[in-house]
Amino acid sequence: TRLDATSMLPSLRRQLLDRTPAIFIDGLWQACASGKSLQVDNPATGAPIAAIAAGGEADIDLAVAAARRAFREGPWPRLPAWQRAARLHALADVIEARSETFALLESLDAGHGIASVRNGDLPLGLRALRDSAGWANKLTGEVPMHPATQPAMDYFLRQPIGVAGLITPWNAPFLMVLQKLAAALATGCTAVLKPAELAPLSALLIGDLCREVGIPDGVVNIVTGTGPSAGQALADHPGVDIISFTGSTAVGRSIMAASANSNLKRLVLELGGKSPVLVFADADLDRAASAIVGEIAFKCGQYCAAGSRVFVQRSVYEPLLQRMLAAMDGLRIGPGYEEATQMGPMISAAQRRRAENIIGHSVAAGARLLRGGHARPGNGYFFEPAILVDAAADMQVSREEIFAPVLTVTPFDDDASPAAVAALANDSRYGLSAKLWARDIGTVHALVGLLESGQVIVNGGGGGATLPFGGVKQSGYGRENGRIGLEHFTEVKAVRLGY
Ligand code: TXE
Repeated sequence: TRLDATSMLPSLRRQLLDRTPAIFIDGLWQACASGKSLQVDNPATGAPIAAIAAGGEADIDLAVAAARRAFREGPWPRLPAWQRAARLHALADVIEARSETFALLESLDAGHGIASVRNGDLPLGLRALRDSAGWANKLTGEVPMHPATQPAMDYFLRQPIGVAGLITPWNAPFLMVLQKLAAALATGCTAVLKPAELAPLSALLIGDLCREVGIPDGVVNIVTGTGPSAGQALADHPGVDIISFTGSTAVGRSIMAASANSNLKRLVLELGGKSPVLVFADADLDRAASAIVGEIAFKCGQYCAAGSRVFVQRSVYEPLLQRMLAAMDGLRIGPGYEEATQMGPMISAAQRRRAENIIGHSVAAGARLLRGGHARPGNGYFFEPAILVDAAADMQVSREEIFAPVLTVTPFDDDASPAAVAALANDSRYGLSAKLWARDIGTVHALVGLLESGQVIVNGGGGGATLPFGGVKQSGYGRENGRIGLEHFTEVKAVRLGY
């Protein structure tokens, strides 16, 4: 039976406000070096809900030292893989037992509709933990088939890479934290997590639970703080072997520079997107329209894989547009923690202002705004979802990742070749997740080959927790999820065993 979110809300709010700001080092919650704290807001009201420790360089030093000790001296990397897997399954179980608390927490902290967290982030996060646990004892090295020419045996093995720095964003905080922790821990790495300062609360509760299920001290360390202070210190740190980062392309670039200028730490970068949606005349227009609008409403458009540039075959342009407008008009917008909410607020006033500015520039340059595109009056960071047409390919609204519920819709000629349609889609510095709506198998097959994208979704649905996720071009590199995702956290060691 599900607990009722409304009845849990007051006690959760009290618990959050009562929580002393602290960082988690070597199994203990402790004050950060500066003694300062940062305020965390409820994006639906703008009111403070909690305070977190403002960690910085000194705290990152402590955390990295604890993680290094746990890696060098502790049991974690040396445990049989099935035993690490057992802890990850146990972590999934205790998180699942608190599903409703996490759903409510995420909707309070990040603003998302509680139903979408319950049906999306929660099962995906649990799946990431359980899938990674499943992979833990299946990662292998190789023995080449052909014997060495000398009296020797050649093989390579995989070893955990060491200390992993995990820097996570505010748009899917619970899922991102679990996905990255799962991969690091399953392979036997130890971790320093720097959660997003705008939505850090689920990470703190996950820290509590790591302890509860017996993940050894020092294996998971959590330092809250801002990006330029705690995040940058982690990226610069010579004692960190890999950073797995999800966030903006600009910060991804600075993390890459930090790696280059420190110890060449390995990087997995999951950066922005400006994903194309291609709709052909033979597509199911009702499903396509509701999926396109539903997806841009998901997390209020603050979702890296969201399809935001819609290209439609001209003969179905009007019917699709009308269906999209109707779907947008029917969206229920409200605080995330209200059951009926389909779209919550944006994360902050600054992100909302940025979206308004980009739309303003593009309208001044000739784009037409058919719906929304401005702040909703009143408390909180609510935003009226927008559809623009006549947006040229060089306008900001067509080029920038807006990270808000903003769609552009553009027709393409009925007789355009697959290559011409792919060229429209590929006209972006990003390449994260292309969406394709078509029934003709030849069209689908041709475009899957031509699209410059880490992922192609044909006829709807998310990418799932088992498919590798990540981008090409400036959407980053490396993949998360599954075997490929875990292998990033390992190093290959080649061995020639002479005799
Ligand atoms: O992200 P940042 P912001 C995009 C999206 C959004 C824009 C800005 O377009 O509008 O980024 O969002 C940490 N060294 N995405 O500014 O800054 C930061 O503390 C190390 C796409 O909030 O990238 C947080 O934990 N770390 C995206 C994390 O980086 C630093 C998700 C992400 O914040 C740092 C979020 C630094 N110098 C935003 N500066 C996606 N790919 O899904 C910041 N951080």
